[in-house]
Amino acid sequence: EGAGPQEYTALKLKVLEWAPDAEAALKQQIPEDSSVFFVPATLRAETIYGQTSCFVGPKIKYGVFKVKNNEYFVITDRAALNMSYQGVFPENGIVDKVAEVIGSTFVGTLVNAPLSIHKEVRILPMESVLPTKGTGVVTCVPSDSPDDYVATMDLAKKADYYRIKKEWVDLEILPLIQTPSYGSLTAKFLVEKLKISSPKDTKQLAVAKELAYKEGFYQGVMCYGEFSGDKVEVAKPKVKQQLLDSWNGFAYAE
Ligand code: A2H
Repeated sequence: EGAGPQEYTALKLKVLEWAPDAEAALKQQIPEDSSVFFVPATLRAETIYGQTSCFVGPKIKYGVFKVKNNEYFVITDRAALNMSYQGVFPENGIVDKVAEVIGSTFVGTLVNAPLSIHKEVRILPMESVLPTKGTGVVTCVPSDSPDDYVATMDLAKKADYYRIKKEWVDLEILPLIQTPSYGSLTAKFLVEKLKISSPKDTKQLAVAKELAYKEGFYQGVMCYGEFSGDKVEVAKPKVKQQLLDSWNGFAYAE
């Protein structure tokens, strides 16, 4: 990460069905006809076709913020304050938090993932989500993110331990980007090559992440979606623009 600001694309994943605990925690605070969105921040907008779930930190404290009439965001306090200076809320520097919820409460919630081949995905726990980065919500793209791939494998292997259903993580991993060095499933290739077997292998994961990012961005060619055949560098801003135009996403910087 450089010194300059990080330019993320924030995505809007609409809640379709709450996990029971989340429903109980929120039904007093949120009117029934409203839309609530989990809002992950991503640097890889061109990979949204391959979303298979959405991660929250199980121990992270999230706020549910009223953004405008009938529209609410689930993000960290920190991200809400940042967004309040970027035109997301009606007034600069002012946020309206209607509830506070610990991440683990959300696990199992069903959300709509915009433009993904998997239209409906689950909120799942990932220990390595940092409360101090982005929105504290991370969309899971196991084809191209080594972190996401390893977390997905771990959740599938220990579904009972995590108290999740195996079918929530057992979704097809779709090739999105063809690269000269790592094929079309970059994350899987690198995780296997570097023999990473656990999300706790943070050193090797950092290496894999760096390699995947460089190769994907500079050498990758889209092999799925409307911009199939385009270089990633070219497709990225196009996908981002589509998300902005369709109100499924917005720019978020920090
Ligand atoms: B990326 P940077 Cl396919 N904690 O999105 C941990 N990780 C977080 C986070 C948080 N609070 N907020 C965002 N991120 C992840 C897609 C993706 C990402 C792919 C490949 C690589 C990749 C799907 N997950 O990131 O430290 C988000 O995951 C590797 C750089 O600000 C976000 O983009 O550079 C990225 O980390 C932002 O990381």
